[in-house]
Amino acid sequence: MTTLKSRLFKGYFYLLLLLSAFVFNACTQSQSKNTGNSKYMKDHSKTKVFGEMVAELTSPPLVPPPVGNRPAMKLYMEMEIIEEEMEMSNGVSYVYWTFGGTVPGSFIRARVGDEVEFTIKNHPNNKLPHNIDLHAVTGQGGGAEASFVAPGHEKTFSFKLINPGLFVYHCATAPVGMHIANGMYGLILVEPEGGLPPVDKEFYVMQGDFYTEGKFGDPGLQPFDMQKAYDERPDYVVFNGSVNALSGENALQAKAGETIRIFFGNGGPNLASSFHVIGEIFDKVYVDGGDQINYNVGTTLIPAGGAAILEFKAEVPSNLVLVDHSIFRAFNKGALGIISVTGEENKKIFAGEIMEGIYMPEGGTIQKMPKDGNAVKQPVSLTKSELIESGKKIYMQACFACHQANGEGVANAFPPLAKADFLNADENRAIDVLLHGLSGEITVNGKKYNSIMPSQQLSDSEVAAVLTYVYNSWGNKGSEITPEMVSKRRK
Ligand code: HEC
Ligand SMILES: [Cu+2]
Repeated sequence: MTTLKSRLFKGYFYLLLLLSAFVFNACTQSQSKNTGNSKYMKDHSKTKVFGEMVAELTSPPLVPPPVGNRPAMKLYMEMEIIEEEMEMSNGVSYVYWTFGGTVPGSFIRARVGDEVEFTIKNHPNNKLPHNIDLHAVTGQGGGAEASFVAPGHEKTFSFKLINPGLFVYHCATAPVGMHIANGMYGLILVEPEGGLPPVDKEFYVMQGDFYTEGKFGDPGLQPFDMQKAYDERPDYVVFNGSVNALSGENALQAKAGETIRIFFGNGGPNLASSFHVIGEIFDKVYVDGGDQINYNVGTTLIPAGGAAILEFKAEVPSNLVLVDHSIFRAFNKGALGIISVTGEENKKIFAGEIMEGIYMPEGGTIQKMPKDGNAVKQPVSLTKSELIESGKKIYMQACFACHQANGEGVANAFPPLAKADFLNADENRAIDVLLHGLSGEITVNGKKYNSIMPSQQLSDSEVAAVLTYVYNSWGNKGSEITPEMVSKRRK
């Protein structure tokens, strides 16, 4: 038998339960409104670790496997600093300073609460001391002082990861700007408890600006230019360390229907990135790599020394074009990459006939490419090899953004010039294409293109040079085009 008193007590108890559930709910709701997810607000400074393991680090564009449901652990990791000459662009090289032999440096993936024992090794062939400042680290200099290491030495230091998120790491040895400008940056991902939600594909991409003595495309080994870096006037703005790192054979691959996550960082040293993927919309942006999620974003700003996690579903087959939408950087300084999405068309989502996801900077009619404002150069008589040499420079400034540095073009958008039957069949027609632009359907090597090439606004000798270069590259027939031939066609 229940007395009134006990019934009253029970009622009071349930009321309390209800009330507290309500208050709890309201709390978590308001928290998740402000911060995305309350689990990110936990204090992880005392999170216990269970067991230990050696962390796998990966080279870009690869990312190590997700942490999933594992508990916080003791993590051992090792990174080797290597100074080495690598390709910046076709025919252009640069001495990069790297974490792990690549720009950006190896990707580090850990879980919040992990205790990391980090060993940094400075290769004996290197010329300079280096160190590492990880933005994910709480403590003096993000580890910079503790990790300062001379060539031929190694240093070990340790830290606990108490904030989840995506963070930049970089070298912080004086002159700091120069170490970063030479490629010394990378990303460390600290996953929340339970990990990020699973996706089909994950990629690692970082932007960086480079300062060379020569201009964009000037051939040979290009030394770092301190004055240009100081003035913030980069010659190259690239993804993953070089102009061709994410295009041509290096294009990222995905299938229609896959969900894609890009861990995007900006090493700088100077420029912020207006990051955009032409032909897609970010379903989710983890703003600044933190726990605030923004939905349905076109272009997102990523500061120098900052990062963001970007997610979208590749719905239809296309060549998605990654760009810094400060657009001269994309088409004239190298900040351009491709995700090639293959698979079934979905005409409901996109029924464009030929130009899926391709940006036409000049609009829908043939327009003229502006010229430098220099006086028109007098035709000078150059030998064939001189034509080829100066033609290559013109190609790297005027053609490569569309036809690609290796002349292979971009599927469905820009026809190939390498072993191109259209080009090799008729020199006069090729001259006309450069003088007047081209639109309407053409067939190149059995594939149809129906697009627009803007008129190039080049002088006769420039047209002669660039075409001679094209005809003498990538397996083409070797014709020589003279300025006289061009001037005849112009009339
Ligand atoms: C803005 C992008 C763009 C730029 C820059 C560009 N092209 Fe093109 N080019 C195209 C497109 C698009 C077509 C195909 C036009 C069509 O479908 O009618 C084309 C076609 C051609 C063709 C004929 C087709 C073939 O594959 O043989 C030649 C030759 C050519 N371009 C050479 C050049 C050269 C040389 C330069 C640099 C001086 C250059 N293009 C710059 C976009 C571009
Ligand atoms: Cu360094």
